[in-house]
This record gives sequence, C-alpha cells and structure tokens, in this order.
Amino acid sequence: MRIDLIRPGFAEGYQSPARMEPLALGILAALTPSRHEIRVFDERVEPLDLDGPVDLVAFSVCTFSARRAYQLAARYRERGVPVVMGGFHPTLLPDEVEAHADAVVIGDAEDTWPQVLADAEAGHLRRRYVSEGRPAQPAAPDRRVFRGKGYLPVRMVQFGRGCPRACEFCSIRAFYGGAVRHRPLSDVLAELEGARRVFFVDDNLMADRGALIALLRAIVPRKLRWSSQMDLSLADDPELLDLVRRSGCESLTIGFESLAEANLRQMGKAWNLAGSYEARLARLRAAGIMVYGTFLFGYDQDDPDVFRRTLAFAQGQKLFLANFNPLQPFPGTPLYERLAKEGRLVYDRWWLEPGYRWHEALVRPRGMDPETLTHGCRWARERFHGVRSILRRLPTRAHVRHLLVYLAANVVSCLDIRAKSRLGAR
Ligand code: B12
Repeated sequence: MRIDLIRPGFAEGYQSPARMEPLALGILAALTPSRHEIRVFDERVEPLDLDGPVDLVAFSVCTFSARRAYQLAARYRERGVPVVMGGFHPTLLPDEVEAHADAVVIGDAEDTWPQVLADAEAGHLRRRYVSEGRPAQPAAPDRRVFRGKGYLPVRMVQFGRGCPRACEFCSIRAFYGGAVRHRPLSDVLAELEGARRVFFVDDNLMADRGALIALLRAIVPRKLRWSSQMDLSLADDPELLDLVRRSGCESLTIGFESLAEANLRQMGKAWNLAGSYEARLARLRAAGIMVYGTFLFGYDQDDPDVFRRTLAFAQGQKLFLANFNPLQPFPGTPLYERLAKEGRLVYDRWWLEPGYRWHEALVRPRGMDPETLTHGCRWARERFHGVRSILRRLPTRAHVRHLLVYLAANVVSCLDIRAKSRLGAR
C-alpha cells in the first residue's frame, strides 16, 4: 500500500519556527513493514500533497489540531481514500473522531498499527482499535523520516511514558492512567548514539527515580547536552540534582502553574508547595540548569493583578523561558468535567470552533472576565519575551554558560508567539 502519515498543523498556513521531530510519525514508520511505501508529512514545517496517489492516510491528532485534521480528512475521504486517526484526541474523544475517520485508534501505536495495516490491506478496516497495555512499551522511531525537513538539531528521545502525578488539568493521566512504563536502557542508549543535543520527551522524567538514575549514570561519560520536563521536587533531592547536573542537563521545563497556594490545591498540585519556589529555583540555578517555567491562569484565586505578580516572579527569578497560558480544558480531564458541570466553559468544544483564536480564554474564571484573562496572558507573554526582559534575565551562571542557546530559544519563542498571534484560528 501507499501510505501517507500526517501530523496536521494548527491551521492552514501556520509554520512553526520551533521545529521539533514528531516522534509519533517516526514510530508509525518504524512499525510499518517495508513492503509498504510511506510518505511522512508534518504540516507545521511543509506543505501536504493532498492530491497525491495514496491508499491509506493516517493522522496523528492532538486536541489543538483536531479541527484541521477533520478538514483534511474530508478531502481524502471525498476521494475514497480511507482515513485512520490516532493520538491524544482520538483516544480521549473517540466518538467525536469516529465521524471524521474510517478507523480510530485508542492509545498507543505499538500494538495497534500493525493490525490496522493488516486489515486495511485485506480491505476490512475495523472502526476501532484499542491498545491493550497502556502505556505500551515504546518503540524506537525510524529517524530517516525526519531527514531534510529542517528540524532543530535536537534529537527527540522517549525514555518512558506516563506520570504518577494527577493534576486536574493534564491530559497525561486521562491518556495513560497513573501508569508509567520505561524502555529498556540499552535501547535508549542505542538511540542516543551520535547525538549531541537531546530532548527527553517524557511527561515527567522523574516518574521513576531509580530508572532515571540508571539512565543518567549511563550518559555521564557521553558528554551530551540534554533537556526535559521534570517537577520541582528535583530541587529537594541533592543526590539526583547533582547527577542531573553532571550528566549534561541544560534546561528543564517545570510546571509552577500558580503562585497561589489555594490554586495549587484546587488543581491537585499541592505537592508543589513542599518548599518555596524561590529557594528551590536558587538551587537549580546554582546547579547551572536553565528553567523553563510554565504558568496557568484562570483558577479561582486569580484576579486581574495576577499577571503582573507572576511576570515579576518569572523575571525576578531569571527564568530561561516561560509560558503564560489561559486555562485550557482538554477533553477527558477532570478539569473539563468540572467546568462543564459548573457551566463555565466559554465553548462546549473549543477545538471545533472556527472563530476560536490561539490562547483566547476558554473558561469563565471567578475573579475576572474572559477578556481580561486573554489579554493578561498576552501582556505577560509579550513582556516576558521583549528585548529588555531577555537582557534582564540573562545574568545567571546557567544563561551565560549556555549563551547561544539562551538567546536562540528566546528569539524562536518570541517568533512563535508572533506567528500564532497572527493566526485567524489557534
Ligand atoms: C514534546 C512535547 C511538546 C513539544 C513539541 C513536540 C513536537 N514534536 O513538536 C513542545 C514543547 C513544543 C510542545 C508544545 C505544545 N504542547 Co506538547 N507535548 C509534548 C510531549 C511531552 C511529548 C510529545 C511526544 O513526542 N510524545 C511521544 C509520542 C511517541 O507519543 P504520542 O504522540 O502520544 O504518540 C503515541 C500515541 O499517542 C499513538 N499515536 C499518536 N498518533 C497516532 C496516529 C495513529 C494513526 C496511531 C495508530 C497511533 C498514534 O502512538 C504513538 C506511539 O505509541 C506531549 C506529551 C506526550 N506524552 O506525548 C505533550 C502534549 C502532546 N502537548 C500538549 C500541549 C497542550 C501542547 C501545547 C498546546 C501547550 C501550549 N499550551 O502551548 C503546545 C503546542 C504544540 C504545537 N504544535 O505548537 C498536550 C496535548 C493534549 C491534547 N489533549 O491534545 C500533551 C499531551 C501534554 C499534556 N500534558 O497534556 N509539546
């Protein structure tokens, strides 16, 4: 069969400056027997070939790309080409997705995609395929499909899937439950061969302390530069922090979410309160690690002044990068259920709204109106990425040590914000 694997963009015409390898497409390619002919399209970085010769099309779909995926799928289905959809959105909302696809895959590809292919070849695709072990044992991607697409020189690598934490707003628990699964260390080390810069895409690299220690000890001699996502409790674990530092950690994305204790309790993230943000950030800075902080706005304690306070914190703490996001209720999360019950969703299904703009408020907060939420986030984001702020956040050991990365990442982030703000939709 001739198979097109597609990662749809946010919207037609949007090209991301933050080009990162889409691992799901690499894994689908690796799981496809060589008798099939595959083409891989990442709409964030290249145009699609909607009229090309193809026997089966598979989309990897997140909630923010669902509407675009449905538009594209309609074009293929008009031509009689069968469409398969998998990924976060199809897993969390299969009933909705089923109306736009010939087959929906729930969960991971490793134990479903080979069956999808066998059935498609035999001409009897089933409507649904459900992955058994969630999370499945992650496969290694076929990296040849990433070549020539202009991705950033950072190798995306997955060590494990899942997160033991249960934050109200996060899709990870809805997708995997609380389970965590790691790949054999030898497979991961083989995948790191020849890499200089790596991003471990794990939902929380600290999900299993013992497994992480084994990985880090193995990569100390390799002189890698790596980044990932962890939680703030790393700063309370001197032994692990030291190993993280020695193994070449350059930056970590950490969810601070809010400076208000009651908000953290409400979102199920009270464990973030185990120590002060300032003291823990000081330890991370002392270890030379750049911190990318993420913040959420729209929980019950937030008032119109919260943006100023949070921006002052992010700048004062000299964060490497920061995300100031209005609360996004993703389907399947406890947050979505609660806000729907409380009648506080601006749209029933925001991801289907043609008029929805990227980072527009999606909830009616208690302490401000939705417009204030939208503008406050935009204000903080633009201020944080301004030239003066970039220079003001520069003087830390970590930023000076990784000067080029610091500057390049801030510029790319700034361009991405502008590109998304110009979009008619998300
Ligand atoms: C790294 C990452 C990023 C990177 C970019 C990654 C990239 N390659 O471009 C950055 C940091 C830029 C990013 C940004 C964002 N991200 Co992000 N990101 C991730 C993260 C941590 C890992 C992605 C990854 O590589 N996964 C590994 C692959 C192998 O997993 P997978 O895609 O799920 O694929 C498996 C299955 O889903 C399935 N599958 C997937 N597609 C298909 C298709 C078929 C046909 C089949 C059969 C199976 C199948 O099989 C695969 C292998 O088993 C995920 C969390 C996660 N666990 O995936 C969040 C995640 C995807 N991101 C998320 C979000 C919300 C965002 C943002 C919107 C955040 C924001 N508010 O700005 C932005 C916007 C993204 C954009 N397009 O610009 C959410 C999506 C939730 C949802 N319901 O859609 C996730 C799930 C995180 C979360 N905690 O909820 N992200």
